[in-house]
Amino acid sequence: MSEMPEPIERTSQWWELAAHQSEIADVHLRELFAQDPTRGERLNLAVGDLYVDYAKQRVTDETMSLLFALARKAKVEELRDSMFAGDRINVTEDRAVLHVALRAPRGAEISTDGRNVVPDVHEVLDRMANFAERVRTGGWVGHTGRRIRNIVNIGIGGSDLGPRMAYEALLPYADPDLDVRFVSNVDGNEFFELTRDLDPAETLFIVASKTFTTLETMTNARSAREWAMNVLGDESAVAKHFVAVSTNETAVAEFGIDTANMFGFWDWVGGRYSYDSAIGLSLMLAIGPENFLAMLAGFRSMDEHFRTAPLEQNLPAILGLIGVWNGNFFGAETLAVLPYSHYLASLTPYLQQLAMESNGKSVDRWGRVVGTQTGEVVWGQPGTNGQHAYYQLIHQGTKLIPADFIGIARPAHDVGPHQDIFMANFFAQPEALAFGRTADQVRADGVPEDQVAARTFAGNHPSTSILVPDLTPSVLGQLVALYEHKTFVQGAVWGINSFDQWGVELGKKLAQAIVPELTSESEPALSHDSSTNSLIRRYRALRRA
Ligand code: G6Q
Repeated sequence: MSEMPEPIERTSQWWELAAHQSEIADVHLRELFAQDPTRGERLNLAVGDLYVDYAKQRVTDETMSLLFALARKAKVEELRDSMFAGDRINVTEDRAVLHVALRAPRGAEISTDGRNVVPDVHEVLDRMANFAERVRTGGWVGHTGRRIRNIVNIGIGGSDLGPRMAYEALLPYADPDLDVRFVSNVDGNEFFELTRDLDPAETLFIVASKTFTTLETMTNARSAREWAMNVLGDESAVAKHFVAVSTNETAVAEFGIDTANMFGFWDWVGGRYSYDSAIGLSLMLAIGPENFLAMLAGFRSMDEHFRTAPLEQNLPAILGLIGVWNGNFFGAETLAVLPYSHYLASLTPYLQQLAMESNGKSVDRWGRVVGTQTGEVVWGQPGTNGQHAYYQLIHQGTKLIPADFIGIARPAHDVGPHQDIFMANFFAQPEALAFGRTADQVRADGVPEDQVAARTFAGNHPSTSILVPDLTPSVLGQLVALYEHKTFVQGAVWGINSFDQWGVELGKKLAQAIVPELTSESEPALSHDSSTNSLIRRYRALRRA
């Protein structure tokens, strides 16, 4: 591990930012725009297909240069280079962090522990492509000889959110003859509802689990096997209706899945960074190998940008640092991610895991309790629905809520006047958030004096607008890689390990211990706190009633 640095909040770079914040805390975005008529043309960056406007953030040129100095002090670039070099930067799990190798081109070299992992990546991609083609063309059939019409991905967290999000995002590219579903929760109602209208003879289950021990996934997988066998009747049918995506070959074999039908990945891929590995098999089945590879190329172009661009022109660095500015210096606790796209409905939950599992840490990489806020609470839903619900609090509430708006210029389906009405909202909301409406403007509208205060909008709410031409596989890859690397930059500034998840591991153990207390015939001796004991007793009584 690198030498222990002084905590970031004790550095002169941090204090200069704090002093600068007190100087500009009361400066309104209206003033910043008035002072510099070219602000909107200057504070943006176009990288690949992404055009990112951060002119409506409460930053000046000085803010940005102080933030870049902070990033340099935190050695963000050095950590980035260590990641790409395959160093074990996930210190608590002693692992390399190489999701960037998942999209490296054939022939590239990215090594960890002296082994070039790129050939391994492409070996799995080739097997996935071969399998996907067979299923999509009817070469792979079910136990009774019927063609596969339904794909059910069973996985949770990182083994669910990514493929689910990307499948929804790329629905216009999906084979309409394949019905792809995602079962994640261990709530049996979900399994029931998602399988009730499926025919087992035409259904393929993908059990996606890095560890192949996760209680939710294994419970769903066992129920799926029972559900399929009840109809197909023969254990040998498992081979035709179940495949696995995992790093745990032994557990896959124990479950009864032929390891010839297992698609592997590696301990250097974190769950939340894994949907471009074999975890994305359901997605590849839906959109086909070619589109999947186009998505990887999109990821790769953003990786290359992140790896090579100087901080001043580095999009993930700029967005990450703006997040630090809003969170650590303006006290914002959350980030609303607001995609103006029906197809991006699951992007925010996906990014929520990415940001919150990665950077929800309070100990730094050297084992010290952090001295400043980390993490960003990410939330939101697609526009314009949110406008008719929670945007009110962003516009006129007492909290500072920075927002990322994501808009797509060309829709997959251009239906009547919809697109321009939709996008008018995409432009109007950040504008209103930034500039608000002054009391004088409200009065000029003829609003009675006793209502002027309530109808005034303070404005000065920061936002970033991301505009892309269309939602292609490549654009999705670019967008996701942007947020992955943004998360990286923030973790690096805070000095935390963005790649472990001990909170998730804790949850996995706690539930395992309680299951027998709920299922035992005789009243168990409970040794939890008195509140948990009472709840468990009441639950047992309700179950028996
Ligand atoms: C992701 C997390 C977590 C994980 C799930 C599923 O980074 O580690 O969300 O993906 O807990 O784990 P398995 O894939 O091992 O079932």
